Amino acid sequence: MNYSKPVLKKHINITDTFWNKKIELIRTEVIPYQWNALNDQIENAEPSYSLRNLRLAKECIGARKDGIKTPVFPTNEWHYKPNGKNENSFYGWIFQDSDLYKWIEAVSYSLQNTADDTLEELADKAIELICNAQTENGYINSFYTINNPDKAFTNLRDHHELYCFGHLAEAAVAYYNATGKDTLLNATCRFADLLCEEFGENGKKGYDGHEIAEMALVKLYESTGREKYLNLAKRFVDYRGTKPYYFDIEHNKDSGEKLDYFYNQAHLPVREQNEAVGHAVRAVYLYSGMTDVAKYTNDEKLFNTCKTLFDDITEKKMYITGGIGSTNHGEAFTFAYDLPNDLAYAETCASIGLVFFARRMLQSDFNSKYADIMERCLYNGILSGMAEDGKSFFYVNPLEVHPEACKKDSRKSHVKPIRQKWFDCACCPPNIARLISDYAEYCFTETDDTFFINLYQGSEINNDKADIKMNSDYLNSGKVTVSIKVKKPFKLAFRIPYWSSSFTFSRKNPFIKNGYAYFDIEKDEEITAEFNPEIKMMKCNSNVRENIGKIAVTRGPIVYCLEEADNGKNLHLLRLAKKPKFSFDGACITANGYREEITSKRLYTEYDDAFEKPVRLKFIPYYKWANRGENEMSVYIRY
Ligand code: FUB
Ligand code: ZN
Repeated sequence: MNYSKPVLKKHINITDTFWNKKIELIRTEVIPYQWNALNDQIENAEPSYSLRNLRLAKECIGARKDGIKTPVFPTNEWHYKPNGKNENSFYGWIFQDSDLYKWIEAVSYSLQNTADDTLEELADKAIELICNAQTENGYINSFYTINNPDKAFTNLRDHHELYCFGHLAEAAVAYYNATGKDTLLNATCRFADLLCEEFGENGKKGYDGHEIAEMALVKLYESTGREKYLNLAKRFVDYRGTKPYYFDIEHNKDSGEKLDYFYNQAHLPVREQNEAVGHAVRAVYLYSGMTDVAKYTNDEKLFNTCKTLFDDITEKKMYITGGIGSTNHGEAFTFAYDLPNDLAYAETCASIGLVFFARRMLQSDFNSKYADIMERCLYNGILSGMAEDGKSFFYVNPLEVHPEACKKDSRKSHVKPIRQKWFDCACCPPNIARLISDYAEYCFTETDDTFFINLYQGSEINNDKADIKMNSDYLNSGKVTVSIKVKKPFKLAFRIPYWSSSFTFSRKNPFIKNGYAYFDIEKDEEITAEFNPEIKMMKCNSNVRENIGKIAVTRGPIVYCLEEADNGKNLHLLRLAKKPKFSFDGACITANGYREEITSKRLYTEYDDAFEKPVRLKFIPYYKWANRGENEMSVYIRY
């Protein structure tokens, strides 16, 4: 197989107004805000306890070194609320360390974009704290270190030790790449070495209940060149779902507890899995790791499984916004075409994980559908996860919200009508921060002879092939001009976006394959691509029961929605006119439609034609919703 590699940030300067605003927001507002959140310093927000736990872990290690016996606390819960708990116990969710790791990763990418001494100092402080919480054998996990070190690695299914390790490894590699400082990387390698012993050839045949260690170990392998990390990643992939089930061994199958192997994608050996199941974030993190392992071990069967799983998600189980995971119950996939708008889970992390998966697939299979999915998720189900000021967040990203229902219908209690300052389980906010500050490395990939443009935005790139300048009006007119100062001959591949039903290139006759238009570049030149971001009425597959007779409005990659702030209460009474006249003012879309009048107070009346008043409907980008206070929202409208 031929692979492409991402073009690194050091070769890219993003000059785009849209994305630079977001990237700068992460650096100037989001990262400092999240540091305060991790330090429990946001008023009226859920405390994190992340830093508090690591400090306590350091104290425990110190005490034990001095021969002082530290108290032992229970390790059988997922969430440790301070109420009634000893003040020396771990607090928060058992995986609270991972939020700080994601924050360090976000800082790392941000430093690669823009040097920032203040942020770097904060990250150094955090790293010192983490390294001080490392036990002598290399282990890092504040939960077990505080509550009971003897229980380490006894509940892989539930307790996220390898998940926390995974986030640690991703942060360590990112920080090393950004700063050249290897303290965290060295500490992480010591932990990884311990894992290699614990789960090595003669060790436990275990794997984590929450995947990520697989892809993180591959990053560690890429960074250090140590094959044992790749081998461990492969082992984690290979063990999952094989019999006897590791989780049975670990949890004493005969205990009577009902084990749900699907939830952890452990129901079958991974190469036999052909449907995305279970917890959505775990699933896409696993599939990302599988794609990595397939690449480095030339495992075609594994790669084909990844292809099948990718198609299963994106063709049957994904919201138009790129959201995945239809149910709150287990934060999980349900079944094909089951995509309820108002009960949706569509966790921000799950869309982020889908971007990770798509990015990896794209590197091995040069097909535009993977970049299309990255784009769909980024502009919709991911950006919606953060307020425009960067100080509040959505965990769940529904496609329809009725605030009263969120409060009074317990089935919808997971859906919040306004973004939250923080969460007790705060996986999503630092995940958005790390993804957006890493945006540049999702844009372009290359092989020895080809440079792929996967995402369009104003940017300048210089590498060994050429100096490339992209002027982009992508989101507005769909026009993108690429000027090339060539250093050696190469092929330039433009992704043809899925939403563009027509397109033209200023240079004629590109070679078109798998959604990319290829040009041989031998001399300096300028190529203009014109895509067509027309307003579209999008229909769901008719198997999606919720959306029969409804459409969603899109323009280019952006999905639009109706909000009460623009259209009044009771959005369900609205419908679009038969042949609507749309107009676009550079930000919002308006169209003619109708509002049904409520003519009776009775619950049931004999059918009669509705009495409707003409109205002008206003649609805003979905990612912008809930920035004007609590109100109704709907992506789909009757048509
Ligand atoms: O379990 C760790 C994280 O918390 C998951 O990825 C999210 O879905 C949330 O459950
Ligand atoms: Zn999350």
